[in-house]
Amino acid sequence: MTGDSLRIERNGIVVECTTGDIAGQQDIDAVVNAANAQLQIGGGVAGAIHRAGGPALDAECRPLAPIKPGEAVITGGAELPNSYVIHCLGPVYGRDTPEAELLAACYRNALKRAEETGLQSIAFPAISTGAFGYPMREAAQIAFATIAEALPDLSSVTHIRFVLYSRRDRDLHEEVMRDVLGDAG
Ligand code: AR6
Repeated sequence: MTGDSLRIERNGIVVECTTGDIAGQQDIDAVVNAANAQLQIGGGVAGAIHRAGGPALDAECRPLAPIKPGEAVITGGAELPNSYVIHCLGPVYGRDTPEAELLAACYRNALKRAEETGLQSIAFPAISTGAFGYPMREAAQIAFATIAEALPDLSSVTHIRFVLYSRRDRDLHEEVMRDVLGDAG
């Protein structure tokens, strides 16, 4: 994987931040796609995931589209190293409102899909913080607050990873994660 990462354990669940490519998470059951409504290939995360997943991923997505902001749907991983992909449509900042609720719904619904499927591990990108323009710090606060709220109800998921694209984004996420989840490992 991608070298050092900050890991915090809560309720027997490991939450960690790392840098890397969301399409290269070999040891994870499901990666989350920062999707578009049509669940098609796009830029950023949706480009990396669909390029790695190949035509079989595209074919599995078609009947499930379109989805609405805040929703999450699950498919197989096709040619990705993961058994599953959970596709979330994040809010476009300044257009899809209330943004904070819709972004929180992405994280909540993604965890719901993972639990329903009995998955142990899930990796998230920073949904909405690229093309959709959500300020990174606000988005990180929502992401970790939503996860903190969900932790006591998780029964199959034991490992949640945030995969950030740059060291700077990861530093910011680690800072927010410490604030929200506390420091002790
Ligand atoms: N691995 C991990 N993180 C990444 C990667 C990667 N391979 N590539 C980019 N990021 P975005 P959104 C970071 O734009 O804002 C698409 O075109 C990136 O730096 O992928 O939810 C879709 O088709 C940023 O911090 O997702 C949609 O139309 C974060 O991942 C739209 O963009 C999210 O960036 C979705 O926009």
